[in-house]
Amino acid sequence: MRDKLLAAIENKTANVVVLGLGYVGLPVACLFAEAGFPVAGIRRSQEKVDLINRGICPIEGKEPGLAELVARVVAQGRFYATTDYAACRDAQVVLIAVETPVDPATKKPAYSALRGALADLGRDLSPGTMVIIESTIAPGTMAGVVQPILEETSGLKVNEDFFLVNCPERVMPGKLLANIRGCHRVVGGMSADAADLAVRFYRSIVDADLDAVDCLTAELVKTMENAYRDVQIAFANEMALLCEDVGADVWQVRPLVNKSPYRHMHLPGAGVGGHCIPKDPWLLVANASDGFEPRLTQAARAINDGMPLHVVDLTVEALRRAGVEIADATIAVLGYAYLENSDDTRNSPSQVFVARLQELGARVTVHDPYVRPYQGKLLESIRGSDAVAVMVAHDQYRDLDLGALRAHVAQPILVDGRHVFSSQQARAAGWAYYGVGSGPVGA
Ligand code: SAJ
Repeated sequence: MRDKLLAAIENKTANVVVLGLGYVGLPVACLFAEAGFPVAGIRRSQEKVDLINRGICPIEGKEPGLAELVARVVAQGRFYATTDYAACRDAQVVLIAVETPVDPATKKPAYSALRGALADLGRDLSPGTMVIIESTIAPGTMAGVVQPILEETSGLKVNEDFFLVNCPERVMPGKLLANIRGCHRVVGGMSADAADLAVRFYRSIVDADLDAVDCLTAELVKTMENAYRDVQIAFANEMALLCEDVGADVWQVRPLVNKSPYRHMHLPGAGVGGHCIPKDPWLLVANASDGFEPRLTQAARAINDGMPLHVVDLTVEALRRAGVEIADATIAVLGYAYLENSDDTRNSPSQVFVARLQELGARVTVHDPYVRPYQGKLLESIRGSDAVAVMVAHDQYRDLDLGALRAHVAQPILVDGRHVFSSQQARAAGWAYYGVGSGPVGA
């Protein structure tokens, strides 16, 4: 079984099928096609399948090289998309890249997309195939969910009839292709042979380290690296709250802390959004025993989830000091994406911020140069507002002329959730400044 697959990988004749053609599946499918493999991509949406088969990339946002790559490999006949799982019957390598969210209420993994893809694949799984999970999954999922579903639906036995691998992705919006080619990756195999075959397979598109390990290690690495970042950000946020409390400016303190060797205090801000950092700490501990208490990772989640509400508190206090009740106020929100210069709004802190302001009775306008419903004129968005709240550090906002804007607002109050402006800059332009980490400065 191994030798036949090894030959097909080495000579790039292995039929590759990618399940899930989103921001992970589509670029990796096209890179394997560009490397010379015949690749089929499976996606449930016929509309998106038709777009791709016309050589059009359905992913929005700035992704250098991706649109051209999709057009090229489709035109060369090396890659096509379909909604039909029957393509799996002839596959020698199947790569699964479907979403693995957590339930918002229970914070437990919500694996319906993964379970569906595995069951559909199992019915068409042929002996000798290598199945690779790229999705981020809770440690223990390969052994506890993936292997059982594939064995039950296919009647095949892992390591005897098929190879099973977890190779978590490390893509980032705006750098999809660069990260797939250039980021080190951990390659977890249900057997040493499986890991070795997967390393040889990924070597055709990855220029960085490919570290062969067992599946549990691979699952832990991916979820742990993002929990690590969440804790780092939470520390920065707690230090910002401390500085506000004692009347200091975290933006003066932070660079001096980072002058100390081996310190890298992250950026305090209006919250932590996106498709991975808010959920991966929950996946990391999802299968821990009841006796294990993930105190630090959960405290970090609570701190970061509390930041959009802290910006609400800053806004309410700023208005109070200007004699304006929040229920009578108009707030202009700058930024709705979760990340600067991105159109991605998944788990955006601005969603929480806007909802809470509206609960308090405020009238809210939203502007975001990248997010379709909010791309109007910025001046229209802030005209007559009682406070302007910056929630995302889009480049466009950094260039704003605060002096000129002052004439268009009802109250010159600037609430800065991302330290886009300094308190000195704002005050010099005649604004009352309330920043995360510096609080009410010169108000
Ligand atoms: N954020 C802060 N302070 C910081 C850094 C980020 O508040 O110091 C906020 C951002 O505003 C955003 C959220 O956290 O709302 C997430 O930002 P991010 O820079 O982590 O961007 P993501 O969500 O795209 O994270 C991805 C992750 N990559 C993968 O999962 C493959 C993450 O592991 C990377 O570390 C991160 O990109 C990166 O470094 O860009």
